[in-house]
Amino acid sequence: MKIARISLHRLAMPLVRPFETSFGTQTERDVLLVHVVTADGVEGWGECVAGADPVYSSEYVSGCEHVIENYLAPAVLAAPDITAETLDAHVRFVVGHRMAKAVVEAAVLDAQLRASGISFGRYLGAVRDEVDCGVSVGIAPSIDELLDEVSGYVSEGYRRIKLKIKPGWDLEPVGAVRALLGDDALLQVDANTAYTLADIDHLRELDAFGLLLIEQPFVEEDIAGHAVLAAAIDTPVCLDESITSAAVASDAIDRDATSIVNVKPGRVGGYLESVRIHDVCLARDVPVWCGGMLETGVGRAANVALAALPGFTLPGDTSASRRYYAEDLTEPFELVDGRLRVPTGPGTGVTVRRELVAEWATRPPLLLLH
Ligand code: NPQ
Ligand code: MG
Repeated sequence: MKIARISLHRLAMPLVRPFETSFGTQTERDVLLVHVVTADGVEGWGECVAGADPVYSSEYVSGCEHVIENYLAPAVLAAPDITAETLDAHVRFVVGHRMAKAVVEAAVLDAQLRASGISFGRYLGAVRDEVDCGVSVGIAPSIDELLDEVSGYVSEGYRRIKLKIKPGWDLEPVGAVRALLGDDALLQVDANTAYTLADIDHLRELDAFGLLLIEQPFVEEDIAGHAVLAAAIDTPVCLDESITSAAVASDAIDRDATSIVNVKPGRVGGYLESVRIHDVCLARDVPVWCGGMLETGVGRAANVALAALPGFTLPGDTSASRRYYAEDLTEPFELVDGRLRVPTGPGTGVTVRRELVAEWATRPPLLLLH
């Protein structure tokens, strides 16, 4: 396949409600879409997961855009023949920048699969036609407001609740939500690196709430610290930010730093590496689940396909479109009995609403040619 042109679209999408985590509050999503067109005129789309600021990871959306414009896109456009499988050979001269690489891979893969009439699910190895969905609930202004928000998601049918926590917002909200949901409901927490080794005795108090897991309590680089915590508490430790590749996942599992793994294609450099992480985890009986990065329908469609692989045994942060957006960039993903259907059409199986991409653009598209 020859990629003839690449365009970068940047848009702002208002969130239906502010989303507060230990690293800050988001009120809108700064979206970067990569659009590729092959020499045969087949199109592919990818969505970048990087945030507006480098506060979840070192990557951020303007940085990704810069790396794509100046390094990744020129390498792709110069290649006489390229596929998602051979892409890495063309872009691995760039160190890191996984989120930037991942969105280029997604767009190339979408075009490749559309050209051959294969869906993301079939290509990646999906074994289910729908996936169990959870929802990530931000830090709320008060316990009452948190309980209202959680009750709303429960009535919408979500199969698992995840609460964002930070020092000063942990035992009390988690206890209140556990009391609301009852003992059998699936409940987990995500600290987004807000704690340190000095908090182990405090984090052990979370054991009283029967949580499915605690996600990423310590900084990204601290695999050793997570191993110490995992040995000290009953709640399973699940790494998110730390897992940047299949090799890191394998190492973290060997070191008993993580017993469950959050897979986010953007964070690990793409869907192909995500499948490799899935395979590493499945071979060791380590459950995986698909994370979320406030994706529009473009990224959500591919994530739902990934979440249908056999090792994805826990509900993901693959929520419905309306959890984040009043209107989505594609046909909306809607919850049916707490599940989303895996798209079956070629590529991601969804159609980008070009008029919305134009309407919500924060600057004209950037067209890149060889
Ligand atoms: C997580 N996602 O699992 C992330 C955190 C997160 C659904 O909890 C812009 C860019 C906003 C990246 C908000 C969920 C974000 C973001 C939250 C990542 O840790
Ligand atoms: Mg997380």
